[in-house]
Amino acid sequence: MKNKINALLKEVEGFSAESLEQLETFRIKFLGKKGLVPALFADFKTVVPEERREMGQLINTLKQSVQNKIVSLKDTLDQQSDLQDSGFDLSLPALSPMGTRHPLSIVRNEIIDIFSRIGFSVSEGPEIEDDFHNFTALNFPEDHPARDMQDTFFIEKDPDLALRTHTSSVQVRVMEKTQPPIRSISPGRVFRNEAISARAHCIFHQVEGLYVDENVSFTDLKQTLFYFARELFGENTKIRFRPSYFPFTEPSAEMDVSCNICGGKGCNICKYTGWVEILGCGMVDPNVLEACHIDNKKYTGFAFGMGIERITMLKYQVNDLRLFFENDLRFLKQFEAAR
Ligand code: 2U9
Repeated sequence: MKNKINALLKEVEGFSAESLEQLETFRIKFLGKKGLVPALFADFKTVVPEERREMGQLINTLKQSVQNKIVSLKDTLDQQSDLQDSGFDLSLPALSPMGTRHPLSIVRNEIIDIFSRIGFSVSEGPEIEDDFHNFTALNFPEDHPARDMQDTFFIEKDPDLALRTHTSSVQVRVMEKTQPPIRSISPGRVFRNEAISARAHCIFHQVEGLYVDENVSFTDLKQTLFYFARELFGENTKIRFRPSYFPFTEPSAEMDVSCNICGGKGCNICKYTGWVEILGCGMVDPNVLEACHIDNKKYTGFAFGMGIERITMLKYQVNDLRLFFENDLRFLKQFEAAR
């Protein structure tokens, strides 16, 4: 009897029904008046007293599992018939890709496309970096404030590790592995220990670029970034450079574009100056080339870096950076046409 019940339990477990009729046949087979479960209860009278307890429990387990199976299959079949009645053909492929791209992805892809067209390739690297790749190789002095706990998220277990503060660390890795000519851009997430506000976030996205070869000059930098600005903001865009300072470039500059909202006439986006800052750039400091085993007598390079949030805010007139991180559909749906 025990073997018989165990075999029935297996049968119940493996059973599935494609229609309510099949399920009803299953119910009658097990629970109907002349079904297997009532028959087992009838046989139970013949069981010797020592085995009664165990057999009683087994028959009840079988009865329970048949009932559970019926409830769960009925549920599934009801749902399927609801969907069939709804008139939807669930086997049809979608007419167009579902969902929309995030505005930051749209702009990142556009930036990648623009630089790909002039021979730059995309490099990626780790978000947790060591001190060498994030700071030392990039000519940050030992006492530079960016190395401070207040600006950088360090990994508690290992003081040599931190969340990267820029994707320039990826370019260091590219230079360690490759000899010039190098034309590389590195998009990615970066982390800085800043209070979250409409203009700053502790996580944001960058694209950094690097061009190293013989005879690379500031003229190459200007022409490349002029091409970039016109592709991104339109052919009438003007650019201007202001002197700046970064540890990893010398000379360094910040680049403004003519305001794409008012065309340079003055509005509240450009604070009535006609210009908006979009990126930092400069000639790669010879110390950086040396740290990455590149002959700084033979080669020179230019580099640039930009925040994708900032560019997206300017391009689509988004006035609060926090919107990019909230994933509110009312915001995201406004970019359906842009992808
Ligand atoms: C290597 C050497 C130099 C990349 C550069 C900037 C200037 C810059 C900021 C813009 C806004 C970062 O997102 S932001 O806060 N970046 O101003 N970045 S030059 O220079 C490099 C990169 C790699 C090996």
